[in-house]
Amino acid sequence: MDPILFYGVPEGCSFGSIVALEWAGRPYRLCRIALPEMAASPAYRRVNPVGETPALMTATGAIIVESMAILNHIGAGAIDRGLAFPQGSAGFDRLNQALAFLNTSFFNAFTPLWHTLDSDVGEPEKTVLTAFGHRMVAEAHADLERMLDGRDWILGERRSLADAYFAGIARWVDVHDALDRRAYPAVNRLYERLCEDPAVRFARAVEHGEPAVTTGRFAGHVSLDDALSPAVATSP
Ligand SMILES: N[C@@H](CCC(=O)N[C@@H](CS)C(=O)NCC(=O)O)C(=O)O
Repeated sequence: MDPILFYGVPEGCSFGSIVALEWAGRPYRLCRIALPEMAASPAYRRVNPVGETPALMTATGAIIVESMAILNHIGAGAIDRGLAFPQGSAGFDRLNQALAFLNTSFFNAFTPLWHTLDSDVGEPEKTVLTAFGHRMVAEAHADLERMLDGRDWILGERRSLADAYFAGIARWVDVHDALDRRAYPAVNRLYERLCEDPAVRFARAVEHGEPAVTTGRFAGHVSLDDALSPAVATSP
């Protein structure tokens, strides 16, 4: 069966895994999970007991959760495309290091800002969290700017799955109006280049429920019920 990516909407960090699947060029399906309601449902907790997206049901029916694990799984099938590297190689270590930075420092910089959207956060907490979040997001961007060192892609000359993941979480700057990305020229160039990428456009259209043209081998959506049903799991 085709692997199924369970992706969260709106503005989820699963976005990068959709881009990665498109770039990898292997068949896959998608299952849309509305956050937070569906993610907290008993049905989805059968997929991921902690109720987070993304999750990937592999071709054998195994479930993988956590973006880094999912991206490394996709990467193992995309080494011939230059998107990832064999474990044990210097390339693998560099990619893993970049993914870890993005999945911890960069991702978590936005946590205070997401928290301000919770309805039970009043003043003065909101002002403090917003200021703290803006400072953390600025620091994460300054760090990434230094890492890029003027290069076009996070690992250098060519794109990798780190860029795919970045495409999803970098959007949060605009969601929270956290900073002016143009203050970080290399980060800004990378983001703008990614916004023009056909796979990124596809992922954005999918998220917004608009007509989406795959550049890879997207084989359609499945419902959560169908994804969990062995009958569909064995369909072509
Ligand atoms: N460590 C996880 C974090 C995943 C995560 O935080 N996912 C968010 C969406 S970006 C989520 O599903 N939140 C549940 C909710 O909003 O109800 C990963 O990197 O995959």
